[in-house]
Amino acid sequence: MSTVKEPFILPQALQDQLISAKSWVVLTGAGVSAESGVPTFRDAQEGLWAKYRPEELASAEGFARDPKMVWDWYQWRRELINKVKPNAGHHALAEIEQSADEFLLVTQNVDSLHQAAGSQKVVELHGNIYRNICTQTGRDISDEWMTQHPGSPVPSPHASAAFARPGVVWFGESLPQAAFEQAISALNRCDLMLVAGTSGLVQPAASLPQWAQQQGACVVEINPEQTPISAIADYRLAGTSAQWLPVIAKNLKGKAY
Ligand code: BV8
Repeated sequence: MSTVKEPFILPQALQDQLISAKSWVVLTGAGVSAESGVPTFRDAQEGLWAKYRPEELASAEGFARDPKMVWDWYQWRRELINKVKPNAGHHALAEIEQSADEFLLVTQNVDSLHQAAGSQKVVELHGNIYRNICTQTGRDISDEWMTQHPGSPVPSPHASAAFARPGVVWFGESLPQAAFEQAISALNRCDLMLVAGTSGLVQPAASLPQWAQQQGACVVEINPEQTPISAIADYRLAGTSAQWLPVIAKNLKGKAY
């Protein structure tokens, strides 16, 4: 693995690989939203939730133990995300999607910021914070119902003694099968995998870069810190996603002419 630091110039060999790549898969984590002002999971929790680890809040056990506290945590996150905008890293990924021959963005993020930046080929491995589903049946609950039943937590329309919960994948829950299969299928075909803004700690997403490399893909990591993925990456671009992704997008644009 070769590490590239400032002044954000891609090594020629990597530039050539990016330009010649036929099929891209990008895996993003909370770090890509950090420069929009969304705290990452590694960031310390604030206020009421300071004494809890995200794994304790983002779980069915956490919700069953204290539905109001967990529901309020998600409402706090939703209100925060509503106020932020996609950053240069999100926009660069939407541009790369346009330049690449084949492309899939696989995100662990639940904040819809990739879609807000114009990314279209997005797979949400861990669901979406804006969806609400029934704790008992898993069925979708409409925004209309949620608006008509403000509360913390909100009763579900689909089952008695059930509540509305965010449509995200909690710790201990399986990932949506279709999303995971779509990611694996793209990884089997890709010759370039970009991994940006993830600590590489949460499974099974964290194993995807190794899978890609075993299929022969070139793996490029973007992160200010070293992670378990750094050990298997072909290149590590030390820095933030808003610093490096626009450099990659610009380099690809050069391909068009
Ligand atoms: C499952 C939705 C099985 C909810 C999330 C093996 C060992 C031990 C435990 C397990 C194991 N295998 C599975 C598990 C359990 C668990 C797990 O992995 N636990 C971890 C803690 C060890 N996994 C699961 O439970 C998964 N389910 O395996 O099911 C199963 C099988 C059959 C039947 C039943 C069950 C489900 C995991 C999904 C959990 N849901 N999110 C919500 O949002 O509320 S995970 C959540 O945390 C995020 O989605 C994200 O995936 C994860 C945080 O990871 P990151 O995105 O990487 O963010 P993080 O803060 O960690 O790191 C940020 C990184 O960005 C850092 O590296 C930082 O340096 C960098 N950074 C900072 N700023 C920038 C930056 N990078 C670039 N630019 C910047 N500006």
